[in-house]
Amino acid sequence: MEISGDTGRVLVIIPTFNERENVEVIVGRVRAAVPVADVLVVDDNSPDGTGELADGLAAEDAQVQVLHRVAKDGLGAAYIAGFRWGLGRGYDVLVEMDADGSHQPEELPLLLNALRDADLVIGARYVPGGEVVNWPKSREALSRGGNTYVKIMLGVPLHDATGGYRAFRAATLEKIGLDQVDSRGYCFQIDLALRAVRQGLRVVEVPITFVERVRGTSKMSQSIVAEAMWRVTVWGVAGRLNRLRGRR
Ligand SMILES: Nc1nc2c(ncn2[C@@H]2O[C@H](COP(=O)(O)OP(=O)(O)OP(=O)(O)O)[C@@H](O)[C@H]2O)c(=O)[nH]1
Ligand SMILES: [Mg+2]
Repeated sequence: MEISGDTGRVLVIIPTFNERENVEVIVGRVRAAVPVADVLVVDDNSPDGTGELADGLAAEDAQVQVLHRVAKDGLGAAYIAGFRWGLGRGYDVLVEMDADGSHQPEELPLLLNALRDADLVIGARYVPGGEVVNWPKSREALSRGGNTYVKIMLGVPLHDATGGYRAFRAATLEKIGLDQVDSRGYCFQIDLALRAVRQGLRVVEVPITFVERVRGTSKMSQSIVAEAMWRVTVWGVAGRLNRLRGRR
């Protein structure tokens, strides 16, 4: 798949926690699929040595860099640190991608091409042409149920507001205002999507094939799901109250 035209400077941000079996493969796939893109691995001091492995990759390739953080602090915090790093260095496009291969680097040109007419592109599973490969029925049900709940509570016109394969224009992140985002886990994705929609930005979903991780272990937890449910409920109720007040 080809990128059409000039995308500007692209930074692919890959957060890692204990991904030693995946980090080299994913970085290699990004570099092969989109050679113009730079890669930033954001490692939260993984006990399994992922950070050192990433340092080795960075030593061999000037387009690969590593941001080391002191301790595990959640996916959202890792991305915000990565965004700040990239914005400070003048990147035009900032991409979110998991390290475990669920987000296929070979599909990145789809996202980058769609960003021409959008402010935020979400790689979506639950749109025509999108799919999930190798997920247990229970996990897919949780993910679909979460998205339905988001749609009902928040009224956002999205099919995959929890999807974590995304491309942002730098200006989009600046408008969203990263300082106000304090979601940690999963709901970080919902939070940013909601902020973009509420800012009136153009949020576009493109179909992707999401592939369940083959190696390494999941960091998904009940507390991450609980945080997401809780925050979506609070945002939904607050939004309704605000609308009621506005009508008075
Ligand atoms: N830096 C950093 N990365 C994290 C943290 N939590 C998760 N990650 C990374 O974020 C990405 C997504 O996490 P996953 O464990 O794959 O979460 P998931 O996709 O919901 O779960 P599975 O794919 O089922 O394992 C992976 O690259 C993780 O290594 C964290 O606290 N800090
Ligand atoms: Mg994953």
